[in-house]
Amino acid sequence: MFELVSAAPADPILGLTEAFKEDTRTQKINLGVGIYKNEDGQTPVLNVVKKAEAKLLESESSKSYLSIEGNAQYGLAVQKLLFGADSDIVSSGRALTAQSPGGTGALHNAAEFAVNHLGIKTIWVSNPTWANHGNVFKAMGLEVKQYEYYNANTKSLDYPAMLSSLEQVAKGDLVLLHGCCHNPTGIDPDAAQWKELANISADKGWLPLFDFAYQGFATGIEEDALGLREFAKNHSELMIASSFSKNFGLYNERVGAFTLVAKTPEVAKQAFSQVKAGIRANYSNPPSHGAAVVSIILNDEALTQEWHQEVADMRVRIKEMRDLFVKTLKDEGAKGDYSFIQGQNGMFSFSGLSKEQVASLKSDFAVYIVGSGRISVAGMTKNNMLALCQAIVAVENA
Ligand code: PLP
Ligand code: TYF
Repeated sequence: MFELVSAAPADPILGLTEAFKEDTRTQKINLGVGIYKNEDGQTPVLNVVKKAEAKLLESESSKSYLSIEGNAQYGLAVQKLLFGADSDIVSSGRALTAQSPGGTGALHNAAEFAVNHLGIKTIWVSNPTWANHGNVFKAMGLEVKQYEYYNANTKSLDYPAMLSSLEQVAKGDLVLLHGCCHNPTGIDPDAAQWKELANISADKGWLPLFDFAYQGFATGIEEDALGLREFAKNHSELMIASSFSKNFGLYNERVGAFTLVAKTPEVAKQAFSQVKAGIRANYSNPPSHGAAVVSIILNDEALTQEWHQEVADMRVRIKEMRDLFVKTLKDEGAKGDYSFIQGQNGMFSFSGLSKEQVASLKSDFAVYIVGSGRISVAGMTKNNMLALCQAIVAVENA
């Protein structure tokens, strides 16, 4: 039977890393996948994570199963990150959180709950969005529709087009919003736009699902929750998929969280019982290590401060690379104006490079970029910058 199965297409982002690893050229640059690299081109374990792991090694006394929803202290800490430490959403019990295997697992939890228990059939995602969103939602049987987001000519948010396409959203449809650091464009709504979107959503009865994978990479941990907190003000129901892969550097530990906010604590409990039933039938209960590390950090004031500093260091280094990239391209005589890259948030930028240019960068210069022209700025260093910019100028002139 198995011979009848046709091969699945490679993931456009993760597949690129495979190709990069197989490339035998010595001077090669991977700006494909969104993984933070330091100035030495490494993805080290955060110091604060090492400290928390040392504590965990000392204190951990059992490897017995976690509950279906995972570590309760972790869940509470996640809610405080999302809504603010003093939020009455947290203190009231209107929010309930399940520790999930990565942000991807949390998105799956959300989709499963929406399809199986709310009867939702449609989810709206931005055009463009993270390549894996469609996979996760279609796997759960959702129809995936797109709302306008990016204007390729102005290289900015097409807010009027976004609003007019969102007029087609029916009451009760899911609408996916990127909490901050939109992947792949690096362009987020501003404060006034978030407020207006929250008002429209509440009026129209959308069910918002926030994908929050880069908290801390735009402006700061608290600041980056602005959009979500606008929605939380005037929505009695919403859902959040958090990922801590990037902001704790815990990529391979699979640390995420699915949070549901309901009208009342009683409704939250009732609805959440079905989230738990879904988890039980899927992976039964989550893996412990990564979330235990996050929980140790977020429940310790000094470690939390240290974490804020390490996230700030990553954020600042990426911003420096944005500036240096734009300056070096200019110095090397690039034809294009790349200054828009300086105003974007998070790990990614849409470079505006064409498919042909991206292909030539890979084959002729061993520079790996996603086909859409998305560049992971987090992969740039002072050491690879000149070679990178010279390659871009060369393909511009080809
Ligand atoms: N959502 C977005 C927008 C992402 O960029 C990522 C990246 O990995 C995820 C979700 C998934 O996160 P995780 O690796 O924790 O599953
Ligand atoms: O967008 C990125 O590069 C990251 C990492 O299927 C990633 O979010 C990419 C593709 C994928 C899983 C993770």
